[in-house]
This record gives sequence, C-alpha cells and structure tokens, in this order.
Amino acid sequence: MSGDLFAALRVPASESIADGATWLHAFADDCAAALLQALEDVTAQAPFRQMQTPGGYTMSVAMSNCGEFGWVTDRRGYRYQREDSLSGVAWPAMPEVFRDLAARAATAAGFSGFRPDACLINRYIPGARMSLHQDKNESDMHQPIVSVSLGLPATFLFGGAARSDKAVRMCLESGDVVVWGGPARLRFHGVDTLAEGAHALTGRCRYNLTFRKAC
Ligand SMILES: O=C(O)CCC(=O)C(=O)O
Ligand SMILES: [Mn+2]
Repeated sequence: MSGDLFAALRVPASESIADGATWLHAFADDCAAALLQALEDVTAQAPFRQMQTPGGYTMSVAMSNCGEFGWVTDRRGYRYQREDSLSGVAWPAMPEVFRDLAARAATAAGFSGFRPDACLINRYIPGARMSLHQDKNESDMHQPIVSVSLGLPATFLFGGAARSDKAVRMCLESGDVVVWGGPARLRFHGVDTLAEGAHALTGRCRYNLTFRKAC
C-alpha cells in the first residue's frame, strides 16, 4: 500500500527545481478527493482513450480533456481542438475545483493570473510512460504549465532546453503539483515507466492533470 496514511501527514512545502520551475509538495492533498470525483464526472462524458502519435504509435498513457480546448494527437499531428474526436462534441467544461487549484498553484509558484483554457487528463497504469518532450503546442509561452499528480507515485524527469540535457529525477507523490514557466517553460520533461503498486485513492493507477493556456 502506498502511503496514504503518510500522505495525510505530509506538510505542504515549496521547492525550487530551476529558475521558473517549482515543486509544490502535497499542495493538492486537501482537495484530492474532490479532484478525483470531478475527474470521474469528466471522463464519464469524454472517456479515456489511447491516442496515436503522428508516427503511428499508440501511446501507453490514456488521455481525456476538459475545458474550452483539448490536446489531441493522431496521424494528422499534435494540436488543440474544441471538440472531442470520439464524440464530435465539445469537451466537458473544466470543473471549478480544477480551475481553482490550477490558479492557486500558479500563484504559489509566482505566476498569478493564470486562467487555463485546457486541461489534459493523463491516466498511467503500471508499465505506461511518457517520453521526454516539450509542451509547445500552446500559443502564449508566457503562461505556465501546472501539472498535478494523483494516485501512484511516479518518477518525473525534468530536463533542460535540449533533449540531450541531463534530466533531474523527481519522485512525484499524490497531491504534488509542479509548475513551470518563464525561463523554464520549454524545458524537456517526461515520466519514467510507472512501477506496479496500488494506491488507496486510485488503485493501480496514476492520474496527471496538466493545465495549460492553449489559445
Ligand atoms: O504525467 C506527467 O506528470 C506529465 C504529463 C505531461 O508532461 C504532459 O501531459 O504533457
Ligand atoms: Mn508535457
């Protein structure tokens, strides 16, 4: 059992990981249950699906979206779009508890006034991973990325401006939030292969909410 007893004892703390990048330990602990309930509501409308990369690979991470725009990938490329390709209708609205957490975390990391219009929801099961990449499909690079972890712990890789730069390895636990913007906005990052485990809140799974100002 990964440590939910201990999660309750964790103390929120802010750690600088680079100029413009902050690790907010346990920041979302007190609203994790509400976030997961809202996530369930969203994904009942826009179910998780494993998307295809432009090169034709199926991603190991399953994804959904909420907000005005959703991030998608298929053989036509990476992009944001207003409608869910599966249903042809708009993505579910961004729940207030999502929006509020993202704004508070951004402010805590020095980016006040953040109003995300997109939230990519990632679901990892053991064995899933996300290779090093930059978040660069957004139109305004002055806006930060706010990334929330829920459930099983994961090793987050936070690299440099070039793919070949050595990455720092960070063990993100449920309730941790990482915010990067300003000089760190285009840093490469990814998630190492998720290890087996079971979490009291999510079972055999990790969720990540990635908030962006897409358009
Ligand atoms: O799952 C994570 O912690 C990172 C996700 C991510 O980088 C992305 O969705 O672009
Ligand atoms: Mn990313």
